[in-house]
Amino acid sequence: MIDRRGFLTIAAATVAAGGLAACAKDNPAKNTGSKGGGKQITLGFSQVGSESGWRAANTQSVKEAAAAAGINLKFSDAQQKQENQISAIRSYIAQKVDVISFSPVVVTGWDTVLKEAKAAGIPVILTDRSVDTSDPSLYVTLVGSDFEVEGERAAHLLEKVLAGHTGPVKIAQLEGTTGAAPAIERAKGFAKVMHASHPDWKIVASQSGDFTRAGGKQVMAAFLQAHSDINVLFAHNDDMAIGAIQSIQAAGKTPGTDIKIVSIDGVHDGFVAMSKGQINAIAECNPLLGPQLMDAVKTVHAGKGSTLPRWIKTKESDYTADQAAAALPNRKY
Ligand code: GYE
Repeated sequence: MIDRRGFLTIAAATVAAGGLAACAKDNPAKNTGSKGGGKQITLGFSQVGSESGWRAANTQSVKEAAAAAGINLKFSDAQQKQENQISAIRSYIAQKVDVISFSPVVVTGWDTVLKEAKAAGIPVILTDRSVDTSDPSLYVTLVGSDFEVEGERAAHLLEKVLAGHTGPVKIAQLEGTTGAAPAIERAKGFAKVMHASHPDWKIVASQSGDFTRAGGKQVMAAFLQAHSDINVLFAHNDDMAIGAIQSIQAAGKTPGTDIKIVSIDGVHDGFVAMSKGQINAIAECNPLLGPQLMDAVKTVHAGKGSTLPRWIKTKESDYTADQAAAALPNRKY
């Protein structure tokens, strides 16, 4: 681990515990879970999709944490389509769930449905990805990572990977889903470091691979046809990097050597590729948001949402290929 980031986890958990105690005292009928014997909380959760290893780990974390917290979870998978998420949220409103949470596929276009939830008196907690809205009252808090910082961390990892390198640095960027917070902000953070410190780095090709392996493979193949001189790949997630590795090999090049690769997430298969030297470095993005989300749900349901920070961040680390084999057995996703 190069850099450890500790944020508000403990503060949020403490606030949640305090909120719970207060709730049980003030209003025993509205208890916060089956364990206390009161009314069980129902949470409607709209997941983005099943596009990546990160998403699979995130879904599992949400389901396990809900079960452990005694929360009744209604779960739906939107298959990366905003209209599916909007219908799922409307259906949760119609079912009068206690709290709604979702990971918005893109940042724009949520105000109407969020106003409907507000009018129905159902609090909304964002998880993983943020939204663009002019009305901050439309959601209580966001539980998730700082994607701009992740982009900066990826650029700093590339500095380490390129130590001793001379000559041009021609970067291909595989972007996440167009319009999604992690795609916008990771690109921004990376570009910020590049423009501030590396006038010699050039992004020669940049396009969305939709956070999937198939997308990464297809877009990288096209990049290599158009730009035979690419010597760096920055992928917004491991899955696209893994797809791209196949196209790099098909083009007769060695991933990790001829083309240096830095990605984001740190899922199991990313670590496997890194331990083989195919990915050179990964900025971790922690998908295990379930426990922090359930704490926030309980706090909000107890009427103490205003005590929560607007953004509950999570802990993440950076890894380079030389650390991958040792870290792999301890990876939790
Ligand atoms: O990096 C990617 C997933 O929103 C942080 O979505 C998440 C991103 C993650 O598809 O693998």
